[in-house]
Amino acid sequence: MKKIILSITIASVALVLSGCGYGQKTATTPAVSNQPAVQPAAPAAATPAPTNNVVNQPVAAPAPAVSNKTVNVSIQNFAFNPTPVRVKAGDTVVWVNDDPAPHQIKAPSFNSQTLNTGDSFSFKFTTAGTYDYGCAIHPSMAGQVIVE
Ligand SMILES: [Cu+2]
Repeated sequence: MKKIILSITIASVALVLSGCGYGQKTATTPAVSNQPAVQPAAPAAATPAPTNNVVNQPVAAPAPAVSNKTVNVSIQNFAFNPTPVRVKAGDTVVWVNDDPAPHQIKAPSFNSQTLNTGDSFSFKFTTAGTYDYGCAIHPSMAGQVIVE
C-alpha cells in the first residue's frame, strides 16, 4: 500500500514538474526589443487624391462648321483654269492673272478691278450654290464656281 501511494506521489510530482516546464516554455517568449518598430501607416494626406480624369481630359475639338481653304484659279490664254472649280462654303477662291493681257472678273455677286499680269483677286464663298462669272473685258471668257 505504501508503495502505491509513493508511486502516485512521484508520478504527480513528475507531472507537475513537467507541466511547469511546458508552462515556462510557452511563457518565455519575451518580446524581442531589438526588432525594428512597426512602420507607421503612411498618413492619409500623403496619398494623392484620385483625380477625375474624365473631367481633366482634353475635349476633342469639334469639326469646323465651315471650311476655310484657299483655292487658286489661274487666268491663262484667255481662259479660267480650272473651271468649274469646286469649293466648300467658307472657302476663298483666288484668281491670278497669268496672261500678258489684263482681265477683270465679273459676276452678279462679285467683281474685281482690272487685273494686270500677276495681279490677283480673291472672293470668299459663304453660301452654297453655282456661281457663273466671266471677264468684263473679254465677253467670250466664262468660268464657274460650284460651292458645296
Ligand atoms: Cu479677260
